[in-house]
Amino acid sequence: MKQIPGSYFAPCARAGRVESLSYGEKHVLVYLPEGGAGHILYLIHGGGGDQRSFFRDDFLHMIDHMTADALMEPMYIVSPCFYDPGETDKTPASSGIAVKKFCAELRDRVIPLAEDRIGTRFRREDRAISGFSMGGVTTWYAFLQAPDLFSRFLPLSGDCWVCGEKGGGKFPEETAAKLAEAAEKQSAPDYRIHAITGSRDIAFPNLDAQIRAMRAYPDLFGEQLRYDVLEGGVHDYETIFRYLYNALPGLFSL
Ligand code: FER
Repeated sequence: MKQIPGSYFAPCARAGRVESLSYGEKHVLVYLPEGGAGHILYLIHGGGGDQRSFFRDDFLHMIDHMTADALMEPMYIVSPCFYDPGETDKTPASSGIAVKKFCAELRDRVIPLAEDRIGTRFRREDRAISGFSMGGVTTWYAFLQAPDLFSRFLPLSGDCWVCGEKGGGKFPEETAAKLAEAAEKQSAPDYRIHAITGSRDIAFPNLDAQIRAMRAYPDLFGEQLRYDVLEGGVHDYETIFRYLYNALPGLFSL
């Protein structure tokens, strides 16, 4: 896995803009690349985080440089927050409840808000979802709950909790069976999943066990499922930025 060039963390001459869009008491941040884009990515923060967790200057500079250097196609990036307004309990148990219901909010509020602002309703083929840790858990829920909205899934250091907290590790076969059942029901067999974690990541045992169980369904999770493990990778945003640096260029050509 390639390292991010150090120069990518400094401002770029050709930069996108970030706008904040409100709905009720909440808001989403939207990254708008110069000149627009044909694809859109919904990017979900981890436990205890919010809309700003990914949208730090260093991350946005990296995206600007990748786009300016044509390493990746321009992409809209939407960063919502899965916690209810005023939520103070950010434990995994509470976060797990929040992300289980968050796909409904993506569908009903976040996607219409962001895509009305952009002026395009994207097709599922052109829409991706990714997230770190609890955002990865959210990404797996999207595979189960919103296959009509997304075709590209990029869970980063987070497993699927449909069978319970850290269920990818505790109940790998049951979790894989639920995912296979959802995959079989997909109207179009064109979904792609790219899961990434690190060998020293706290979520590694959970995601790794789940992926191995998913390989028992080669027709559903063969070439459709790519899995990368960074030797020594840990559970933090800096490491996740490196995963995105490597994965975003191929996200829609997977
Ligand atoms: C995991 C997925 C998510 C995991 C931890 C988390 C330890 C999140 C933890 C948190 O938000 O504190 O597989 O494994």
